[in-house]
Amino acid sequence: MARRLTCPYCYETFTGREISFRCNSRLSRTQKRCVRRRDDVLSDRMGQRGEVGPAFVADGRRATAQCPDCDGETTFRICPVCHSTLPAQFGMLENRMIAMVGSKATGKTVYTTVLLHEMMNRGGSAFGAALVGADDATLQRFNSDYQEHLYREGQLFAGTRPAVTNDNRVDPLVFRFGLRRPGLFRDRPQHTVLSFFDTAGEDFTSRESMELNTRYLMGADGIVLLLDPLQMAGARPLARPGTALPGTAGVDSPYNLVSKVTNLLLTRAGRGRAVRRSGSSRIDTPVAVVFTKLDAFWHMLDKGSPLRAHPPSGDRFDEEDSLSVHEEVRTLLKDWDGVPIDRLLENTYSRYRYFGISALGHTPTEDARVARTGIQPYRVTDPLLWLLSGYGAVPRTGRR
Ligand SMILES: Nc1nc2c(ncn2[C@@H]2O[C@H](COP(=O)(O)OP(=O)(O)OP(=O)(O)O)[C@@H](O)[C@H]2O)c(=O)[nH]1
Ligand SMILES: [Mg+2]
Ligand SMILES: [Zn+2]
Ligand SMILES: [Zn+2]
Repeated sequence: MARRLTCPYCYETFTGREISFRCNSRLSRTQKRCVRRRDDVLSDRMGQRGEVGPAFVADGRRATAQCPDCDGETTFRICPVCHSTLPAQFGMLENRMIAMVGSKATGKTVYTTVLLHEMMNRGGSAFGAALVGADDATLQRFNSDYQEHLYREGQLFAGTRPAVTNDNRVDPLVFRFGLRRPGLFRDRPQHTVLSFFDTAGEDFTSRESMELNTRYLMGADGIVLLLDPLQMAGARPLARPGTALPGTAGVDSPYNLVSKVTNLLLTRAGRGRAVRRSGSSRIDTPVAVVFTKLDAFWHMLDKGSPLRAHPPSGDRFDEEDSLSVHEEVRTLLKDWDGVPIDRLLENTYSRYRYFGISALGHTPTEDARVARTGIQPYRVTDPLLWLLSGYGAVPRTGRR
């Protein structure tokens, strides 16, 4: 059976042959030119209403195809389901979908922004990594809606729009990740396509958006599960005085969220791309379980805690450091009434790892702005580097 590919924009799957094309609507060799018009599929599925060349079917395993209307040759390959233009070399590159989930106000949007900003700047360059937007829409949207808002204007975000109020859509940010060190993995592709979905917390409480979430979680090669200790009964009273506390009414507790995600992953087996489960019927999708807003808890950690230190610098993912963070978080879960979370993960997942991060490094001001000291991210790239090292896309060091 042909390998199934997953569209980084809509998460539907198809084979390489099924990839379609879009005419570039330039004057062709035979002096014909296709008219640009709105593409109804692109408009319905992705909300993109601009005028584009016509879509047509040809053998998508090839890099180019000839338009049946104007005879012009085109290199635009598009998803057969949503008609989004696929990243260059799609199907030939590693393609990794990273799903990001968390209850309302856990810090998903802030984290996504700071993580990608770091990967594109400091954090990434220390690693010899390059992360670039895979398409114009991602670049534009990441700059204006995310990066400028937080970094230039210093403003936090309003709650992310739930998919149900957005034509049942979540618009992912799609990036190409690569290492600027050719030869390091001579036998591996140089780039990985990464697709990030920043969902709204409500997406996990409404029934309507469950189908979307199912597709998106099932298609994921890695899950970043954000949990907010400030939403945990045992941790909330321990937060540093002055910390902005999130509301809890109508919000899934971290334990409930982990249960919902787990149930989705378990029940979906058998439909479409089956859940990768090992013999012991554990879920094989790697899950980075990330506790956010750690700045609210630094005051109560021991001086020697790995969660007060920065990860060792270097150009490899440090497995040993990561494992000591993992154990430290597990210990903290005891104080935070989080032992049921640990038990659930331990019993159901074959690959999960705990992380502790702070995207901002401070609690925001009372009027929802970044503190005057600026954004001081803490350990934000650890979860992504762990996932990437699991795919062999970045090297790792230390204990296995
Ligand atoms: N102390 C602290 N607070 C944070 C941090 N990151 C986010 N917050 C707080 O959490 C709030 C929510 O952050 P968002 O990123 O918008 O949360 P979200 O998960 O995207 O929320 P929804 O889109 O509504 O699901 C922010 O407005 C901040 O008050 C952090 O690193 N430290
Ligand atoms: Mg959000
Ligand atoms: Zn044409
Ligand atoms: Zn698609």
